[in-house]
Amino acid sequence: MNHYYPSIFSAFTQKQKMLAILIDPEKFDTKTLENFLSKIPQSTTHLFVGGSTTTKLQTEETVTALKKATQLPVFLFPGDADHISKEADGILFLSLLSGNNPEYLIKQQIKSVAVLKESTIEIIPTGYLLIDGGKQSAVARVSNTSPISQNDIKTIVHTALAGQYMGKKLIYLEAGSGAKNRVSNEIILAVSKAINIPLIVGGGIQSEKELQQVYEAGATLAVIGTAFEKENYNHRL
Ligand code: 1GP
Repeated sequence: MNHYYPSIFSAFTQKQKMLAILIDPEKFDTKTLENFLSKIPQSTTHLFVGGSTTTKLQTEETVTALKKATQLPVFLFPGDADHISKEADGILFLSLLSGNNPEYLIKQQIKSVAVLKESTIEIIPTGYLLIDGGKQSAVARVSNTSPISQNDIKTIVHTALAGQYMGKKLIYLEAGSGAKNRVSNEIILAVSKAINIPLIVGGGIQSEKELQQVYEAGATLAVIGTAFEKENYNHRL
């Protein structure tokens, strides 16, 4: 088994920046894989595979195709317990700390154990916070939870810290795929100052400028999906 978490923690302590490209298996055509991979930024450090409404089969086919085509670590970013492929290198073992729904706080996690305990996937405990991105997100719809308002910075910081106190190794601030408003610099700054584990930020990052702002505010790892699903992504990032 590979251990990728130490490299993320070391990037955090050394203030290096990492970039994950999110691939939603539902929207991903394995035939265009090589073309897709040739266009992602040189600075890409991880590939995340996941989506709120994908299937187990789509997840497995996508992970298999990616593992054949690239040396980049492939991490599962699952929407539920079905979205697991044993061929992945790691899994963000997400617990949705916002929204008060036990199904995504702990129940899906219990369902996933039967498969995970027979695998060699690196499991990374991750506190997942859904922040209001200005339009209803698939995460909010599928998890039947409400995001935390971007104005409620205290609740966001306290939720992130509660995650750290519970032993999470990463905190992920999510504005939702295709968010109108990404997580603000002010929130990223406040959370990154409060916690002492690496911070992931994703949802609605649309340009190189925004990406740099997210890093400057304190994220160790940024996640971009939608901007790369568009034809013109080369011009956008
Ligand atoms: C969504 O954070 C990721 O889960 C990425 O969001 O698709 O908006 O880049 P985008």
